[in-house]
Amino acid sequence: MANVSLPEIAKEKETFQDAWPCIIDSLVTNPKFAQLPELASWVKKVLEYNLKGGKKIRGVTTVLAHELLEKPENVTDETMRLARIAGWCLEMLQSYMTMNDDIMDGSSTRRGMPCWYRIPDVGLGAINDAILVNCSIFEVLKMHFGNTIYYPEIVEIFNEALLYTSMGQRLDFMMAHNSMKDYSLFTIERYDSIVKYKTSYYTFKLPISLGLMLRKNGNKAHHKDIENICFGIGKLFQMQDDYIDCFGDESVTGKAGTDIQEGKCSWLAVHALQRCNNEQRAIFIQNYGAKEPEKVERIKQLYQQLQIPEVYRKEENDIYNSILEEIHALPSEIPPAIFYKVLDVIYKRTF
Ligand code: DMA
Ligand code: MG
Ligand code: MG
Ligand code: MG
Repeated sequence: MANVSLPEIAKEKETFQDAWPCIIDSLVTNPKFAQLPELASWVKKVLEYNLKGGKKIRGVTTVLAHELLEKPENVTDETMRLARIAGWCLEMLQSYMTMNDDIMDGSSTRRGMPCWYRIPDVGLGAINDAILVNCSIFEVLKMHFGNTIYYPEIVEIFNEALLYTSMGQRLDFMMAHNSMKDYSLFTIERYDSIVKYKTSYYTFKLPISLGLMLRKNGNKAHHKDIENICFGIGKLFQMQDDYIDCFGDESVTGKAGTDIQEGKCSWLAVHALQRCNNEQRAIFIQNYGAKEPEKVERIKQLYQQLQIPEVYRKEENDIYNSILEEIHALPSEIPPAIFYKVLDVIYKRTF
């Protein structure tokens, strides 16, 4: 990542991490598990494994969004505590999604460890374990927000993000498993809509909306004002994820790429198809969406030949600049600092 060392982010990441054991404990000591202590330990194990490691961008962004969008005099230890809990609920949402995503994408590793469904004795039981993680979000929200004025809104925004993300995941899966291999469907417009749903809502709109929600005298209209910026940042983030899937260093990313093998409508595939001549298009069709290492290698060669890495670096820069312009155009009641921070963290990231 370009600027993980931004000191306040590194510091918050530590404090954020420290809040996690108490959240797990409050969940598994919940009376609902009292009759089934072995299930309490299983849920603990599922949560510990699947929330370990990773960048924690979404959780930390939630906390920073609260700090930077609220008036300083209204930021208290109690509001920071609530922001960290909301951030962990978002990290649980992320794990719920990735546990299923790894099954759907045929992935083998995540955050440097085997994907949960690959663990012997877990297998497709991972689907129900993911459901347990999802239900844990709402248990934690009820325990910590149930008696606050935020409760109805926070439940609504988590549910909305879950809906949009699953819609995006469906689009993503559908495009990759189109049995006709009809690559005329791999357009930039289609790519943008997949990314808006599967990534931007939960990765950027959700944490920043949580920050807005926690404001003392928040204006609900502002949730709409931040949407386009969040979609832009989401696009930047997912195009990077797609690039890293193909050209990243697995020892740094912690996950082995599968987009070429699975035939994903990735940023690289869409841009390669735009630049292909007929002969190159035939090579793409012959080799894309197959597991054989020679075919995967052939696609990577084609990407190099089409100068996709250069196109990528230029587009990363262009999107970054266009987001900066949108930040400048925000209504004056929305302090822009959180958007600059998030951009700083992800620009030129390598994992
Ligand atoms: C990410 O898509 C979307 C969700 C909702 C997990 P992806 O499959 O490209 O993610 P990753 O590269 O982390 O598997
Ligand atoms: Mg995946
Ligand atoms: Mg996926
Ligand atoms: Mg990916």
